[in-house]
Amino acid sequence: MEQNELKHIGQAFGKDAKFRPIGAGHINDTYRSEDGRWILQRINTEIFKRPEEVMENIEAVTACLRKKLAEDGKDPSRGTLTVVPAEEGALLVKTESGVFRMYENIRNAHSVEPEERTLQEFEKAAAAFGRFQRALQAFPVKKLHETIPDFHHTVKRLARLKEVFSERLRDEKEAAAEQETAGSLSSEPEREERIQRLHQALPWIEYALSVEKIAPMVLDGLANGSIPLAVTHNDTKINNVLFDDDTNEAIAVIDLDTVMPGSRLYDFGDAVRSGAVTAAEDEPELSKVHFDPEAYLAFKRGYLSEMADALTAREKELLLPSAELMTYECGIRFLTDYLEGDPYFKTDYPEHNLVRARNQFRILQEMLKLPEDL
Ligand code: ADP
Ligand code: GN1
Ligand code: MG
Repeated sequence: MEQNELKHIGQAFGKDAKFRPIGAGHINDTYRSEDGRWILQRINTEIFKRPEEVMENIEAVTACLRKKLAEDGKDPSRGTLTVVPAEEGALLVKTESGVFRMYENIRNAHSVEPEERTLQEFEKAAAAFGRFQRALQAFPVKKLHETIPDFHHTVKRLARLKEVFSERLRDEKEAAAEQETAGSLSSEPEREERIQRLHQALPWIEYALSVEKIAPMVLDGLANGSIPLAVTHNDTKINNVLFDDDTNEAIAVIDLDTVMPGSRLYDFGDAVRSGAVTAAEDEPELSKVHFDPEAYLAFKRGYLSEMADALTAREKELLLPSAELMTYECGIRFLTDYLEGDPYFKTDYPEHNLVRARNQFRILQEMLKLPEDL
């Protein structure tokens, strides 16, 4: 985005500063002011259709966390996000370039990308996610908006994959029929591109369908009450934890857009999915992509140090399976996005989402071979 435009938006929040892009997220755009005081974010409103509700959730949850941090003698401005309102108190600024919000920049702190984390950092992040869930145990979960409906509804994610798969098979049939009657190659290059993607994706679609019994595991538990509905973060990649620059302690869980009612297993599972692995999520060389059992055990240790007493028996049983579930779901999401022409995740090249999907499924294949009591 243009420097001038960013400056202008900063001013709408009462801050006169220069902003530079930071971060590696797939959804929003993040900028930090050059003076290191403010974070400006453009919210992706294709994905978050009701950004006001996102901000209401964030305000409610951070208020609860701030109170808890203060009770524990900790500094709330370092322990959670602080929203900076615009002039006249609005939490969002809308311009032709999009919808923006501002946070205080948590200074003297940094995030770590999954492929760079050490085992110690991973264990500390696990404890931070555990503390986050614990601090929000008494929060009235039903008050939260569902900022992305059915976000971790794996069964619906799978149904969508099947739907898109059928659409692509129809494309292929149509093209074949036209070729037969007209005797020439299709005159629809976009359809040809869709069909090509189908062919590339086919082995992984078949794989996803072959393990579909994984999908309802947590949903069933939520439905029968063996898994409680709780406040969940829903995007527990390690780069959503801030570490203190001096002590390297995990101080804050950030990126709260997807805080919603859900299962705590989604958070455990997604953190393992994204962090207990040996390569970047989009590593092009499949042979480098592995599940990392040692990292899994470090994460589990950190998480249980905060949450062991709070979890139900069923949740404890499903720790490793929840990682399988979230890996499966994420693979399905990347694969569906690839088949649809990448409307959701930011991509740098045409096969980007296919590479991501394939890596998830490879990790899942390894996870499914592990002993259940790991
Ligand atoms: P995305 O949804 O794109 O992942 P995040 O909210 O996670 O966006 O922000 C991206 C990165 O920006 C984070 O990983 C972190 O390094 C940095 N960041 C975001 N908010 C803050 C903040 N309030 N203070 C310090 N750093 C931040
Ligand atoms: C997205 O923006 P980022 O990278 O934190 C996505 C997560 C996926 C993740 C996969 C709102 O998160 O659900 O697990 O990409 N966030 C949303 O890398 O869809
Ligand atoms: Mg993030």
